[in-house]
Amino acid sequence: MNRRNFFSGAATAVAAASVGRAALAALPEAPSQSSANTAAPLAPPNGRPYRPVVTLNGWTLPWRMNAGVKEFHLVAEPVVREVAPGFFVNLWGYNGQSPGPTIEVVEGDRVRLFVTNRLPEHTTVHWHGQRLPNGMDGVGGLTQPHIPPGKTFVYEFEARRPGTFMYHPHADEMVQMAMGMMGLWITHPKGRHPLIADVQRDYAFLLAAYDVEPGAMTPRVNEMTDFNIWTFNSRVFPAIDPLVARQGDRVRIRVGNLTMTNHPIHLHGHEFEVTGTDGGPVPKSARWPEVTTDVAVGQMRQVELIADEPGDWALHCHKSHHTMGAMGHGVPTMIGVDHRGLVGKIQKIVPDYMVMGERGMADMGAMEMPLPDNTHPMMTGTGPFGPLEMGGMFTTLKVRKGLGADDWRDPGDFQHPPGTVAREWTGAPADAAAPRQALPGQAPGAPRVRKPEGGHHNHH
Ligand SMILES: [Cu+2]
Repeated sequence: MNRRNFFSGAATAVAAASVGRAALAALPEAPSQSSANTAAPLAPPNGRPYRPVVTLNGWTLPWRMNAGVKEFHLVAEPVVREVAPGFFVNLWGYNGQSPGPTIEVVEGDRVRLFVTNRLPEHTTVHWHGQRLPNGMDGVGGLTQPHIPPGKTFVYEFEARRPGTFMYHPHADEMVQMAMGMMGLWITHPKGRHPLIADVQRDYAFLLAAYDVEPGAMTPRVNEMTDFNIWTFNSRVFPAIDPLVARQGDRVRIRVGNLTMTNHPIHLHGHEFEVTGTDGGPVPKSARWPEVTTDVAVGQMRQVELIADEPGDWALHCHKSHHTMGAMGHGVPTMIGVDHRGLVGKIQKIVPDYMVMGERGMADMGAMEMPLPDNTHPMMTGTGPFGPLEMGGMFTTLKVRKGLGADDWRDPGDFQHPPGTVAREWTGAPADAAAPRQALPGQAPGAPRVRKPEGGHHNHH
């Protein structure tokens, strides 16, 4: 197999040599991935050619060709996902990782998927968005018996429509998806397609959310709304790899949402069009420029752009809480509250006492606070200009001139041309004491704090 990892060396050994008839009658090998790094795209060793996708902090499942049928072997099993360096979470996934490996096939391919269940309970796999025989749809109890622990089931169908899809269980879904069971499925067009452009870079990831109490290692699966770990492919910033593009490349980004809430995915510096959904390619007449696209629960959005602006461009969920790491939920808003004198008094009783957020919470991005073991900080990540104050669904699109076509490595921080970075004004200073805008009934120069309820004013 011609597979390499481009950030570290964890490779998956897969025997693709010629296999005898007896071997083909046996189960295909089930490759397993130990690394959470982004694997290089898997160039198809057989079948129709296509430009493979790059699964962000993930990998593509190798297959074997058996009498013209592409055979894959998924193993549903408990895994330990490195959500960020030093932060490990007990998840359920496939073939060693959560999310599971991406499955890439070509329109018209006959596909056979062996699914072995090594979970402690039954499962199924639903092939989200596929046209297939009803009995292959993977809805436990409705279209098939559940796959008991220890058993292997076989799914087989033709990949009829090109597009961006996913797979996940349709069995004890609340638990199994809250534990990270999901993966991407890409069906490439079998030739030139009027609605599917050639792209130079093709990235894919799933949105997943977990509720992991600070210091714990296993998600609380009964949670419905109050998640605290917001991920791209079960990684949090700054542990999410950047998307790299050569200036001028046409870039496709495929995003699927298997969390319990919507995520407005926002890209800086470029506009894009939604060129496809999990329902297939979008007609050209129905496309318009956007910089944010909302990905609702159970949806996929495939966007495309020309990466013509060099730089390190933020790509993130626009819900500000979703770019944050774990935090206690009882944190009150302290902005505008004057604690002067109070801290000293409390420290006589509680020596470690400190007040957070009196002037906003930006200080926390730089603060080295002691955290419980195995906890990702709430706001983290450092750029060339300081802390980014981000910790969840955030990464960058790094656009550089003259990269090699197959160069996927992180090019490092953007080197801004002289005079193109926002800078401090060094002329005459603004008069900080001058009134800016007086509130009704307020004398100029007399700052006041308005309480949120009660309507009366409180002199500071
Ligand atoms: Cu979000």
